[in-house]
Order: sequence, then C-alpha cells, then structure tokens
Amino acid sequence: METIFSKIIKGTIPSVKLHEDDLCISILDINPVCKGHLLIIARDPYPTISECPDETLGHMMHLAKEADKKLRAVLHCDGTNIMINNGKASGQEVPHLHIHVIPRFEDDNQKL
Ligand code: DGP
Repeated sequence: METIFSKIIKGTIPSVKLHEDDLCISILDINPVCKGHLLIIARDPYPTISECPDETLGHMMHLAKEADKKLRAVLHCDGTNIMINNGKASGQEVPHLHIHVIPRFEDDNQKL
C-alpha cells in the first residue's frame, strides 16, 4: 500500500527534508506540536514496529538520538519526547512506521 510518507519519499508530495539515507528519511512534521517537531520515517512502508527489521529499527533510534542532539544545540531545548504511535489503537494515523521527535522546554506545559 502506498502511504502519504511513501509519496513524500518518492518526492511526489513536498516536504522539508532534514536527513536522508538508505534506510530512512527525516522531515518536519506538517502539523507540529511545537517548532522543531520532526519525524524519522523508514523508507520501506512497515506499518508498525512488528514488521520492521531490527537493523532498521536500531538505525531509526540512532537517528532519533542524533536529532535530539541537534535540537538541543539549535533550539536549546531542555529535552525531547521520542515516541512511536504503534498501531491504530495507539493513535497512529499514518500506517507507515515513523518516530516523532518533539523538542521540550522546562515549563512548556505541553500536553501530548
Ligand atoms: P501518527 O499519528 O503517529 O501517525 O502521526 C502522523 C504525523 O504525520 C502527524 O503528526 C502529521 C504528520 N503528517 C501527516 N501527513 C503529512 C504530510 O503530508 N507531510 C508531513 N510533513 N507530515 C505529515
């Protein structure tokens, strides 16, 4: 099944790309919780973590760690939420595996 993220990966839907490699891309979320909210997306359209090979999952977490480092350096955030909505029941809207990385600031009172 072609997902909205497959179209972004192919370039038929525009996005603000932050990173690309053989396994993943990283883009800004179109509907950000706050400035700097980004998504790390597997190139292959695994619906959830169950279908994703461990190598890819590990690489996605590595990219989340790198993104956390960059967000702290560039936006001076105090922390990040690194989360996966895994399956429709969890609130996953796009059935194509992705990690949200959301900058957090002391006292931002953000409700996720
Ligand atoms: P989730 O509920 O975990 O499946 O989150 C999907 C996220 O994807 C949501 O925060 C909005 C984002 N999103 C959906 N469509 C697009 C799009 O076309 N472009 C971008 N950049 N983000 C999108």
